[in-house]
Formats: sequence, C-alpha cells, structure tokens
Amino acid sequence: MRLSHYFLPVMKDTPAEAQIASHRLMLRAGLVKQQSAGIYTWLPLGLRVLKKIETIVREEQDRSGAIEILMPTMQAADLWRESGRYEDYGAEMLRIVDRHERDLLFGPTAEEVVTDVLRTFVKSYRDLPLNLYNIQWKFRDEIRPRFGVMRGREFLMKDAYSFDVDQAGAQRAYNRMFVAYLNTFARLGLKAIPMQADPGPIGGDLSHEFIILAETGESQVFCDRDLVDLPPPGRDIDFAGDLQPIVDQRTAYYAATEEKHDAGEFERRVPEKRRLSARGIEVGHIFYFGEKYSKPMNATVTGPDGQARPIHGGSYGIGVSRLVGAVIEASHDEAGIIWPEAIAPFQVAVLNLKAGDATTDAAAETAYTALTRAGRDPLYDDTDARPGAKFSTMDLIGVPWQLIIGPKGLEKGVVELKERRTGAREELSLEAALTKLGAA
Ligand code: 5CA
Repeated sequence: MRLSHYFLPVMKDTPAEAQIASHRLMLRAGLVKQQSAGIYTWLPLGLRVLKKIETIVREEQDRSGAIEILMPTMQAADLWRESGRYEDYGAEMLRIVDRHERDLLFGPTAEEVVTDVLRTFVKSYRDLPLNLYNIQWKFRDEIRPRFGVMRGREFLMKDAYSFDVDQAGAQRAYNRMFVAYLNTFARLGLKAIPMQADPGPIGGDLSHEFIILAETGESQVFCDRDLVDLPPPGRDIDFAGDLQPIVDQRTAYYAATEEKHDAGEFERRVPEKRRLSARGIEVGHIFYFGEKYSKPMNATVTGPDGQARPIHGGSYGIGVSRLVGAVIEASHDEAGIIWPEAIAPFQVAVLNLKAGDATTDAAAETAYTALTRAGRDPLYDDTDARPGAKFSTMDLIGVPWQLIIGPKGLEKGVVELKERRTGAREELSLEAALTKLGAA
C-alpha cells in the first residue's frame, strides 16, 4: 500500500475523551472513529487488525471442530419470550418495533436464535454433538460505554454454541472451547488466564472468563501466579481426544473474578508470595448451562431408547473488537502501538526519507516491489512529509519493521532496519535488509 494513496487519518493531539492508552492510541493512529457513544466506524488500519484477529479466532474455532454459520443481528422478540429472557434482560437490550408492529431486538447474544435453528433440524442423538459459531455484531445498550472498543455498545463477538445429548458430552464440548481459547489468545500474543466466573444473564453453573492482566482492566481478579505463565496447549492437540487433563491442570490453580472470589480459600490454597490480586480485561467467557434454553424452547433429541430429551447446551464468547483494544493495552509504549506480527495491519513499513530524489525513489520502489511480491504486506511512505513526521507516524501505528531509506545512507550503500518492539536499528545493504525481511 502506498501511503500517498491510502486513508490513514492520524491525529497529533491526544484526544481529551480517551482515558486509557489503548483508546487514545486507537483514535490517534486512525484505527476507529466514534460515531455515537460506544459505536464506531472502523477505519482502514483498524479494520485490517480486526480482520486478522477474526481470522485467527475462526481458524482456532474450526480446528476445534466448531462449524461457522451467520445469524442475523435482528432477532424476533418472540423467541426471547419463549426462553423467558425478554423481560429479564432489561435495559441493555435494544428493542425495536417494525412497520407491522412486531417486536424485534438487536441481538446482544444468540442462545435463542441458535436453539431455534437446532430444534428445526436436529431430532436424533445421532446428529450430535454439534458446535455452531458465528462472528457477528452485537448490541448492548451499556449504561456506561467507555474505553473505546473495550466496552462498546455495538461490538463484534465470536459466539459459539454447543449441543450435546448429556452432561458428559457437554463437558467435552466445554473442554474443547477451553483449549481452543488458550491457543487462540496465545496466537494473538496474549497471556489469557482462565478464571472461575459468574455466569450473569447467560445463566448456568459452570463458567470461566479468560482474563488478560492489565492495570486498566475493568475486572478485579485473584489468582495463583504460577497459572499466569503456563504455556498454551499448542496446535498438535487432538480435539477428538480427552482434553480433561489439560483443563484440570489449569483449573487446579486458584483463579477467580471478584464475584467468585473467596478470600479465605485464596489464603488457604495459595502461598502468600504467589497470591496475585490484579486488574484484568475479560476477552472471552464460556458457559455450561445445560437445559436452560432447550427445555423452555423444546429443543429435544430422541436418545437411543427412543425417548425425547432436552439438549445440553453451552455458549462460548470472544470479544473480537474488544481484543483490538486489549492487545494494544498489553503492547504499547510512549511512542505508540507495538503490534504482534500475527495481527499487525502491515508487516513492514518502507520509509522514503527523500521522496522526489531519483536514487532514493528507485531504492524505495525496489524494496516496496520485492516486499509486495514476497507477500510481506508493506506500507510504503512515499509522501514528501519530513523524516521526523514519518518516524513518529510509523512508531505510532506500530508496524513491526521499518525499512528506512535515505540519500545519505544510500551514498554509503546502506539502508536502516528498525524493529519497532525493541527499537533496535541496524545499518545494512538493501539486499541484506530484504533478505532479513524474507523478500530477497
Ligand atoms: N452468549 C455468551 C457467550 S457466546 C455471551 O454473550 N457472553 S458474554 O456476555 O460474556 O460476552 C462474550 C464476550 O464479548 C466477553 O467475554 C467480552 O470479551 C465481549 N464483550 C461483552 N460485552 C462487550 C462490550 N460491551 N463491548 C465489547 N466487548 C464486549
């Protein structure tokens, strides 16, 4: 992408309304623009990151055996009347009346819709287990939308729903999501800690939140420090196999959100120096709720004995748009964002320090072409802005590598390669730089 042809509306000044680093940086780096409280336009750079996160989430859902569908944002109130949640959900639900005076709502979650899909098509235990997921916009009329995309009103969620004949099957489905989540967050460069949590309006009695430690997090959490650094299960996990040992290994440690915290138990079970009490960001939340939706909505399957029985369900959410903010919260410095390579909007920035100078232009074009051909997704700053401004923009938007090309260096036969994360700079020939960037 040539910057001269791109839309990158960066801001010099720190926006006054933003209280935390990720929100400030998302506005300054031109990732999003607020349209109304908690409602955003995703600008090109932000959209690239959002899509990359979405792709990783999707790949790990698919790997675990979940199957993608796409449910509507607008849902019929009648379905929610069947489950009994239409009244219960309260003011967070945005209720809409259509021209025929029918009650609709903008879905804050999709247990009812997916249960309706299931009961329509699935009649026998032989058709289970199933896990259907979608990545779709949700709306919750949050009383206090804040921190940018972290607590939005309109936000992108991955929500998966598992269906099994019995509780043992549902536990296996829960375990698959538990393990898939550990791998997903690790791929995003995050350390997400599973913690016992309150199921809230989704319901049920088994629930874990996946929490990233961050001072600006909205949740107070308590856990054993030894849990924080456990490595992820990894790609070779057999999702058809027994995942209980992996889940047991994690859940053996004390880890709870404030609502589930028991100070006495914490002190009994965790030696003082391992007790961690911190703030955290909830990036995922999984629930087992059994027959909570299937029973009132009459979603049953016949078992081997010919008897109809309600399906056992669970649901599994990831805050896809929240993750953009959460990653920045976990990875930034004074100068701006530091994207992990897996989700960086561009892999390499090429900085032409003297656009219009024939030699510099030629070298920068060579680099840009080679990087593009190699699939390294470069952003080429071919504008005539001052070098200082170019450096600060690239630091702000957090592209992992900066290839800096200027007339003085070229006279000596060198360019400069800067790694955003460490700030380390290296002078080397253009060819050597391209080799290092995988584009020679
Ligand atoms: N149906 C279940 C699981 S599919 C559900 O809705 N769970 S949830 O309420 O916990 O939401 C799932 C995830 O969405 C949360 O873990 C969080 O990461 C994200 N999320 C929830 N509310 C917001 C919000 N207002 N803004 C941004 N992300 C949110």
